[in-house]
Amino acid sequence: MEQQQINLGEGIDSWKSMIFLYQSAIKEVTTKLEILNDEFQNVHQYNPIEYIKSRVKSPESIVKKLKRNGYESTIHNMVEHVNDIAGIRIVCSFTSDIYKMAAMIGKQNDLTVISVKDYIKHPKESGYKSYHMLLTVPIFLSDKVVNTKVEIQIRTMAMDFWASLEHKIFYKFEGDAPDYISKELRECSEIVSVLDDKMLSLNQAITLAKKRQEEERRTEGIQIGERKIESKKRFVS
Ligand code: 0O2
Repeated sequence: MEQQQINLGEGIDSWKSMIFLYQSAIKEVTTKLEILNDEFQNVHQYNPIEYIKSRVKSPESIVKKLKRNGYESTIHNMVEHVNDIAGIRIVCSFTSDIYKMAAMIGKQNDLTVISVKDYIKHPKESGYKSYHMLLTVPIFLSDKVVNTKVEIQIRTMAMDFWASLEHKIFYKFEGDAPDYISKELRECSEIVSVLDDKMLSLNQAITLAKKRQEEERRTEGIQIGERKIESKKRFVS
């Protein structure tokens, strides 16, 4: 008999079952990401992912977010209105890897992409850059399948460095930092973009130089081989 497929929120009414589902969703998606990364390494001898971090949002943070958006702290509101209770952060080497990862995730049949926010092409006012995907993953329980929300943030190491420090700084000011600090943070965000662009073009230049070197070595090898055959022929005659 086919299991009933429901969305998280329908019939899940306790904190414990809700957190269990979010933890399971993180496990499912993280495994998928690790497989994609390993496959990429196998095919292209290259890892697009530097590292993956994940967390279930703390109860205080969930309640704070609900309050900020004018909602009461109920399980229903948490499930409906807090999209990043299960959060996964993928940190990539280069900006191009972010879009490769996003495309690979989008192609996974059992994941449903609900929305995408490209804060790389359209950075936030703060200077924040990252690629966000909100998706659902089916969690197979003994008596039903529950589609559970996960927010994936994909960014480069430089973007992650900026966001982590900015988060800490803003925490200290509780979101009310003096203007000159916000301005300097925006300037730092621009420096991060310049650094990412430079590292990307450097990587492209290195790949090209390596390819040329290999071609030159191959041609050299062929020429040496031909010369050896030629001198052997002369020796025999
Ligand atoms: P924390 O403490 O990191 O969990 P949504 O309901 O999803 O549409 P939301 O949550 O505002 O609305 O979505 P958005 O803009 O995609 O942001 C979600 C998360 O992105 C935030 O979660 C942060 O982790 C990160 N983020 C967004 N803007 C900034 C920023 O300006 N600076 C930094 N450092 N991070 C940012 P939380 O719950 O706000 O925070």
